[in-house]
Amino acid sequence: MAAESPAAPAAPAPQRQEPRHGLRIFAIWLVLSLAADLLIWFLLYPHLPPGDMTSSASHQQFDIAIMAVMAAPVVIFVWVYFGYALIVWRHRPGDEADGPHLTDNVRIEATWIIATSVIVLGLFVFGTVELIAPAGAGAGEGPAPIWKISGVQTTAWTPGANDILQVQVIGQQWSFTYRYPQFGGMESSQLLLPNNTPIAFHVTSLDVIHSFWAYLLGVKADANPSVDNVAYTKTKQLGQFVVRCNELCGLWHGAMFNYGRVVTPSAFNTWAMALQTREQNIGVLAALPAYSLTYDPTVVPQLGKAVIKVDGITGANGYYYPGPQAGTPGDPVSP
Ligand SMILES: [Cu+2]
Repeated sequence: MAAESPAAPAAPAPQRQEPRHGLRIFAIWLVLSLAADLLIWFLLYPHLPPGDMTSSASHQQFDIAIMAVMAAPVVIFVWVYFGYALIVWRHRPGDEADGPHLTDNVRIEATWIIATSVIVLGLFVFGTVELIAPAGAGAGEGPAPIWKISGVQTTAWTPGANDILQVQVIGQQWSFTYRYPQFGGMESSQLLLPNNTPIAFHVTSLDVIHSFWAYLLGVKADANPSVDNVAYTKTKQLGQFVVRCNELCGLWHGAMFNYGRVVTPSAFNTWAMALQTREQNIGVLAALPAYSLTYDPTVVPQLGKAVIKVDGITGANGYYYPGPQAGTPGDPVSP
């Protein structure tokens, strides 16, 4: 600074030389942010939920990793600035002066406006791409999906042919059952899925609003009565997953969960064809209402009663469906 030049000894008392605080904070922030982002990407990312079991799950895992990589430098900046201020700019004994009053710092203002705009617009583009690319990101898209999964629409499913497997998810108080229209409309209380297969879930309800949530599959879709809510995913890994109801739906909502499995396409095909044959022989398939995208309330008692014969399952209170007690007029289902 000119004030400190030895050629001007008569100049007013020089101000205390300030180190370049901004540069120091930037350097500390840069080192810590790089370290944090490398740890997040290489150590944390593979273990983030919901895992890698389906295309929608792995996209969600990727999204969470990207968000963490973007958020860590912001959090670290706040911490570094806070720590730096506490240590370097703390009150010293005898120092009663105020800090300098700063206004109109164009560089800081511009940096702030540009940086926050880039972050927000970038997230908007990223979020839109990540909604469209994985065919709706595993969320319910309603009866006429805009973003469809690639695969072949068929009426009979063949292993290894890239046929889309249709699974109708039927929510009711308080259980989920699954109907497979490509296997004669057979219905099961277990959700089995073939691996490496595009899946179209058609989610509906027989009574109140439920929500089909298989978080390891990265799939979540509301189950509304009289609505065919379609959600897509593609299986990528063998394994077991949990299905939960995610919409408060009455007294036994908390007990409304079951397990599903992703198995090999040939094992799935064997299971599905065997169950179809069994339900045909017992007469369940004839007793079930014709497969449709939604069901009107008059078929409700039939649906569950037929499945009970095969699976031996009952709902709350020994009844698959709530209603008047067994034997009384209007009894919907006597076990
Ligand atoms: Cu429910």
